[in-house]
Amino acid sequence: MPIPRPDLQGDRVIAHVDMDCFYVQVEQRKQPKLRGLPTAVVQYNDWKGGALIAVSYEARRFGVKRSMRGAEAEMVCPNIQLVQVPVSRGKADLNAYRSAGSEVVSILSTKGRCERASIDEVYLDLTDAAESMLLETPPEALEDIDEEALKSHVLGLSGDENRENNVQRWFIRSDAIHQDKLLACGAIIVAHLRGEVLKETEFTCSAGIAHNKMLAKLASGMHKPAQQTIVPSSAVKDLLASLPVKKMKQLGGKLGSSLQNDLGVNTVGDLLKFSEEKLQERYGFNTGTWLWNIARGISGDEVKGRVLPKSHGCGKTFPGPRALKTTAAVESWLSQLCEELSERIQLDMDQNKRVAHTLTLHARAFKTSDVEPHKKFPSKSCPLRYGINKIQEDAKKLFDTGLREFLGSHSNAWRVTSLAISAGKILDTPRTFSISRFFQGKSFSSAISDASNDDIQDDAPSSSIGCKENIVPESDKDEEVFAHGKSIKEDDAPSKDRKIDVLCTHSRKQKDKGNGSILKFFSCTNTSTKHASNAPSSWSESHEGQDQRDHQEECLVDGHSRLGKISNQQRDDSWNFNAEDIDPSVIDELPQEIQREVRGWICSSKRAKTTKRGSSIFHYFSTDDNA
Ligand code: TTP
Repeated sequence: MPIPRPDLQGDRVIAHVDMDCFYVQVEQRKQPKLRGLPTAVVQYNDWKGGALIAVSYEARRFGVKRSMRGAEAEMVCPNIQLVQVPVSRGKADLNAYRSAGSEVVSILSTKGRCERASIDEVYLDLTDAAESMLLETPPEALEDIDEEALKSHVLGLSGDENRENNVQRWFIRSDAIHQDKLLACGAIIVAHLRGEVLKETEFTCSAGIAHNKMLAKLASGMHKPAQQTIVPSSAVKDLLASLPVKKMKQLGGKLGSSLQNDLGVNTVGDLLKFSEEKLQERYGFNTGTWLWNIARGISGDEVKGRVLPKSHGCGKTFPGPRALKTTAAVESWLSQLCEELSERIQLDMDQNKRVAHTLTLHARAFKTSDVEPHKKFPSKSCPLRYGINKIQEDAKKLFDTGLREFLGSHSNAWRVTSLAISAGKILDTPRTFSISRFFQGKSFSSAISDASNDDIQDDAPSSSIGCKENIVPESDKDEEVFAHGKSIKEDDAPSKDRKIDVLCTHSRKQKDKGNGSILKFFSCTNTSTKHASNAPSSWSESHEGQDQRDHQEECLVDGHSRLGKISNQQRDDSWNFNAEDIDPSVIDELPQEIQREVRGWICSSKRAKTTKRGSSIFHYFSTDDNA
């Protein structure tokens, strides 16, 4: 039988802020004459007026929905203004929306830890700000409470009549519990931030304010546009009692269906009938506990301090007759996607001093014969090397490897219906570095190979970096390599997009000259460890003499799973692609089919995590655990 867990997090104040019909607002700011008119942003593919990707609230009132195409929207709303998403390289160019999102983030991040959750939504941890406000200027001490805050919807507060008066009373109740007082402070802070966003960017947004991320996210969508909703702990039980299970983000798929069909669970609240053991028995330890927690509104997820995207991605779909049939066609599109990706990671490096370490390719394909009709094109990853040509080269290899695996022993004709690439494992570069540390350990041999392998003229040390999952020391080395490249760049003033290449070229030059301080490090090392620098250092060391191409291909790994057919040492140093490391904003940019697939990985990956207990909300449920 479940037992009450300690209250670890009940006094947090978390806000989820979501922009209203975001792409429409960005377009309306560009063209103010569209303000107030029913407007929708449509995809670049103009078949039947293009698919709607954002719909203004004026248009929604006419029944226009995102699932429609432009032509259909015009039928239900003849005056609708359709704006095409900007196009570049034959695909949607989302840069304007990304920077608009960044403008908003820079305002919202001023009051507490801020996590950019997608192109248009953030989580804020306002606990400290709310605590300070409660100490210094509690709501009851304010002469006037922000008008916008008084328009808040407070769940569980009865009566629509005199709502503002009721809300005002709720804000200044002297007998309120500490948690509610904190939420009231949080709501005032959020109202102020939303006002700032409107003033500075002309964009409206909606927000949810609660004690955890899950509840804040549920609440932000409850009253839109330009409103905010507060979830006191006392309202959680009723909120979840009527919340259809499929509305919970992680329960939209098979798990939600199983809950409905196998257990008769239709609302999240229905889960309260089941004990934690029962849920664990049925769905496994982690998922069972997670379900038990969400039924009680418990979610221990932290707001991660991250205002920049976790990864960058771009993709393109090729539906119906546009499906790609030849490697040449795939390569041509990959080249364009790689150009965009290269530009974006370069910009990130220049502006934010961050380096991406993993390149991943996703595709959807089918075989013209129906052998294995359900087989998926495997996603593949490899170390990311900066420079357009290298990214293009590696992306093509990833595709070739994926295609071989996809086709297996059958040499069928194939069609590719979508392609996407992403750059992940983005790490900050440190401001200082120690060259001696860089030349210690594994990085040492890889540095040698980069600097002295005559066969590899264009290779960069980034590929020899052991960029692994959860390995801080290796990451440190990675960053030092880059910092080194940068410092050389400053001396030699090389071209902007070749920072890392500069390290190799410069090192080679120094070596050739036979002087220079770097050479001292080289001269005391075993130069027999020459390898293709395309492979991670550990890989090179264990496969000396093998064909470089083999190295590259074998170090590719599945998007979903850990490395398979490799030696023990490689297994230790292998590359992995962690679905949870994908930034949701990047997923939004991927083609729809790939979005679904990637979200599927994330869901299953997240489900596998045990959610911490301890919200004070627990107290409201502590008597209901007896089933
Ligand atoms: P959303 O936040 O889902 O929606 P929205 O901001 O348009 O509207 P709402 O007020 O209901 O939140 O998406 C943010 C932007 O992401 C949206 O304006 C357009 C883009 N987007 C797509 O390109 N494709 C999609 O399938 C979705 C859901 C969104």
